[in-house]
Amino acid sequence: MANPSDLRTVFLGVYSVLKSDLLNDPAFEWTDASRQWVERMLDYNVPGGKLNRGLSVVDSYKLLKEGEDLTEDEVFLASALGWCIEWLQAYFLVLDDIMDSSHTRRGQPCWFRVPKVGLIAVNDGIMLRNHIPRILKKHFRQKPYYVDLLDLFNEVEFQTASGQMIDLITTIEGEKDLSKYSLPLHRRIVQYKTAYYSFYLPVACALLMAGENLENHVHVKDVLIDMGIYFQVQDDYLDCFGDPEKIGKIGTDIEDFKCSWLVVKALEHCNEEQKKILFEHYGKADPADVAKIKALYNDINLQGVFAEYESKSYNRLTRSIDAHPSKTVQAVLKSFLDKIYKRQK
Ligand code: GPP
Ligand code: MG
Ligand code: MG
Ligand code: MG
Repeated sequence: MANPSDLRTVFLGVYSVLKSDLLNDPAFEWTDASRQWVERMLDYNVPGGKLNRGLSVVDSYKLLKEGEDLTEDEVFLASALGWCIEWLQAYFLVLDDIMDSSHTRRGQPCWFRVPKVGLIAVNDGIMLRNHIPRILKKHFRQKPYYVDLLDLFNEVEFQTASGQMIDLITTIEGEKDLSKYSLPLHRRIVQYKTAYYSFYLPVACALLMAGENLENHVHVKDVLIDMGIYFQVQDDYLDCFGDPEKIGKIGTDIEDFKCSWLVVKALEHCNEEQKKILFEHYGKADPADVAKIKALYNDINLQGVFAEYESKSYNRLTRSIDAHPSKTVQAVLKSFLDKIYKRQK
């Protein structure tokens, strides 16, 4: 299992095993129609992303084992945990796309936009969420860290839902007064809605599997949360400046009145006249309004502002990683940072 494409193949093989477990879950009386629905829903929503979060559980676990060869069982279990995070992500995205009125995801229509799906997607999100404890029960019930795993997923889900809540309710305030949007407000939203599940969770899963106590890894957590914030700033940036072909989705942050990093920075950098444009055209669905906002973002060179933020973040994160006493942990964190630095998708 030396090269990464092999790892991906093995990882995808584990997806098939987990899916087949779920489609034969003895707690339900399956019919052909229900089995077909779940299979199509899973194939549409779970494996089609970059798989970064899932694969990084296996990568991190390998690094923590310091070059020891992993047994087949260990690879399977680390992959299964990785897939639990991919399931969590699928659950969040199916529902987030409804809440954000998005159109495309991973290069295809959002699940709720698929004919005959509509708001059944809400229940599909609930199904995806329920699959996680079913996978954990089947494969981890006998492990000494089983309770800690369940607790970890519960904590992180709560933090993410809370972040999503403030992402959504902040727009109510913003619509009343756009100047309320600020960097600390943005930071709070993205820390909770993205950083815990995308960055802390994969490493925490690997640490638990390696028999570690999470309370002994507070510094690792802090670095990962900081990295997750940087990652969501990139997401906000790509929402406007990314290539939809590469990111697989069409941005909606301007239309949705989101407290995006871009609008916060725009408020900081614009003059009184530009501020008027921002107040008048932000948060409107009409493409002409959106175009005015994008033109303003260009006028104040938000791309340059972002480039500076990106290199500063990279340097700060590198310094925090280098400050960690363990070379192994440094390697885990460094591999995360290298995967996302200057990402285009
Ligand atoms: C990303 O925000 C945040 C999430 C996907 C968490 C959703 C949480 C729920 C409890 C549903 P985003 O809307 O910027 O992501 P994207 O740009 O991918 O739509
Ligand atoms: Mg969204
Ligand atoms: Mg959202
Ligand atoms: Mg986004």
